Amino acid sequence: MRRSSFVGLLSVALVAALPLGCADDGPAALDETTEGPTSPQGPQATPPNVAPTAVAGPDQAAECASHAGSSVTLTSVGSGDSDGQITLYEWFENGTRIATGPTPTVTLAYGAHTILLRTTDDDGGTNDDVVMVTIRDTRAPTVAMVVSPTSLWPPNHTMHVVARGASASDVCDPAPALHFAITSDEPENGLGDGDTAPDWAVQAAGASVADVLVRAERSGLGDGRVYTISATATDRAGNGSSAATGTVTVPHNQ
Ligand SMILES: [Ca+2]
Ligand SMILES: [Ca+2]
Ligand SMILES: [Ca+2]
Ligand SMILES: [Ca+2]
Repeated sequence: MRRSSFVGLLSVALVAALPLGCADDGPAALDETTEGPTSPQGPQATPPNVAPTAVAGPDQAAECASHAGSSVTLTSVGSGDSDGQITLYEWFENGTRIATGPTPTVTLAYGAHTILLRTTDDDGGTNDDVVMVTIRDTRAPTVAMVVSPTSLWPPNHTMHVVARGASASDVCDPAPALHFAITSDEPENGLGDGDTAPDWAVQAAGASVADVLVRAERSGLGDGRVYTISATATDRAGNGSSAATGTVTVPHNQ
């Protein structure tokens, strides 16, 4: 008995003496990365203490207000302790403590969140409750596209940027998808010497940003070529933008 106690003490002393990289982390009492509860535990109390009641409030939904999500106020109204008082309110998501206090305001990202409230009473008893909070995105993204130049000359079969930095933006989604539909009123190929394909291209220029190029080309037998460019965006919630459009002509003659 005495021997094993001594061995235990020795082990502790050795571990404490090891040059650990994180040895200067300081007190861990408020460490937000400490693994916390991921599912509600039910009432925990040692008699005669009665466990507190935890009420995490009704499920909530809020419109996403920024790329960071939305601010939501959590409420524990209805929580209490029949033989004492609650001294600690802790809110966890996936085992990480995200807030303390009876009515904290937190910023939650787009999507569904399961938040666990743990109440602790003045005798160390605990009880948990869960609230669902959904940050939704119902607003469509927008597209900005300026087509310039709108006419290309000479028709020497070279590619030209005609929409530089076309972009999609969204209140909630930091990187909405940008789509282009480009058409020509002439066939892409088969118009004689020097005809080259493809006649248009989209080059990514960053997240949700792109340049559009078209070829300075037209049929010598036609009335000039017209390219029509349409840009739309879709956010991750599936909301679609209205289209931004423009045309570029390659005239038959100057
Ligand atoms: Ca109690
Ligand atoms: Ca949106
Ligand atoms: Ca062509
Ligand atoms: Ca034409």
